[in-house]
Amino acid sequence: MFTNLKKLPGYYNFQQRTAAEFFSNIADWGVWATLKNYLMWDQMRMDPTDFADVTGYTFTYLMNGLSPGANWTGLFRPGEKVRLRFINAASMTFYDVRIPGLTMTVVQADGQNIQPVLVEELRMGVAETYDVIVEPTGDRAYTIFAETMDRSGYARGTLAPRPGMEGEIPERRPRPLRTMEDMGMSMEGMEMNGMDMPSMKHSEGSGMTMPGKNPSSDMPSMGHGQHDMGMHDMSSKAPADPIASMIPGAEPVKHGPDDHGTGNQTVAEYSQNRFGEPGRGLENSSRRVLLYTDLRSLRPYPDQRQPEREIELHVTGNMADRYMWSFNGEKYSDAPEPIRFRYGERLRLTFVNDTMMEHPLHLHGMWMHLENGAGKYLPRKHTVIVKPAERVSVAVTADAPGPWAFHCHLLFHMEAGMFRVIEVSDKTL
Ligand SMILES: [Cu+2]
Repeated sequence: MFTNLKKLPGYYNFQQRTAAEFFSNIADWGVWATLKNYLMWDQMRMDPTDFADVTGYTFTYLMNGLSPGANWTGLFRPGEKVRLRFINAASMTFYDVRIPGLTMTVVQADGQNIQPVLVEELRMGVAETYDVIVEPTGDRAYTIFAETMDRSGYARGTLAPRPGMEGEIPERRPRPLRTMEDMGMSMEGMEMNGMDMPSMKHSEGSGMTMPGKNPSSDMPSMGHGQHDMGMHDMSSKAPADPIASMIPGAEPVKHGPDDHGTGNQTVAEYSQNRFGEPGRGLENSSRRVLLYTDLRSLRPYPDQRQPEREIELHVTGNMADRYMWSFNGEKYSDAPEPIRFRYGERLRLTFVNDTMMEHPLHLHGMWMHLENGAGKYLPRKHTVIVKPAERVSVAVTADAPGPWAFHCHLLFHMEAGMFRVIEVSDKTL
């Protein structure tokens, strides 16, 4: 009977933002624009601080079972090469991993060899795995720092020549905030008023389409060079080498008329591929962050066929009023039909993220070859992060007959219904 007090208009977002963020926003934008921005998020019943369902307030983050204080330590001889396998075995947490003072050479993604990439930081969704090689030197300790994506905590370990040493623990960075880009809003639709912040298109709406409301139907698609809110210039994604291939969804794609029903809160009016972006909270990093466009298989995989057909799956949910997660607006307990693959076929799975959170989508039984522009060197993974408002395509060779699980690897999302069976058989589709 009583509604959650924190959701009353004008109150909710002030609660969710810290005083420091509030005053920093006023300094940057001015009082009026700040209030307008907060009110806009509020009217949408959305929260720009939604980065994790469960935070460091509840969790203690562990490395090999040890808390940051207990400090898991790996020993090295100065000058030797050390291979580290990072496995995100958390139930609900994305991590940004780095080792201050060391460059990491990434050599495997999800246990699969890739052409080496030198980075200083990498983001890991739940279930993702990266193998890196580092070369620690000197009589000093290095901190392995795995900061949570929402910046509410961290897991920590140490590389050291002797037990009992520890390196400096970096400051945690400010928590990131969602933007209009995460909603898949058209940049065209925003009134800028000379302000360097998103604002509402009409008094009633956000440009993001809400089920039951009319989508603004006449939005032109985004062109190049007309965005100034941290969006990447798409021309920088243009293939630079001969074996590069097109990335499906490199240009924004308008959402269709289906709003995925009552189990879905929002749709991304425009979705597009974001493999070339490091992800929210890392976009302004001075460090070299691993991108999905960096991943190229060490050798070409045997099946180089172009996909014969495409299956589009929308990642859906309702975060504001109910904790619902689903594909195409249908949770698994509603018993949707299995997704059918024909045995032996090569097909494209396209994921469209209509929610404002990142989801690590995980396929059992078969590999997902990221269509990331790497030509015949498409890397293969078992888990793929799909960013808010992102459109991701993977090529799959249906070489494993039988029923297979496909789900978001965030435990509560999977439990709530973001889960499907994929059935591979000779059955006519
Ligand atoms: Cu999820």
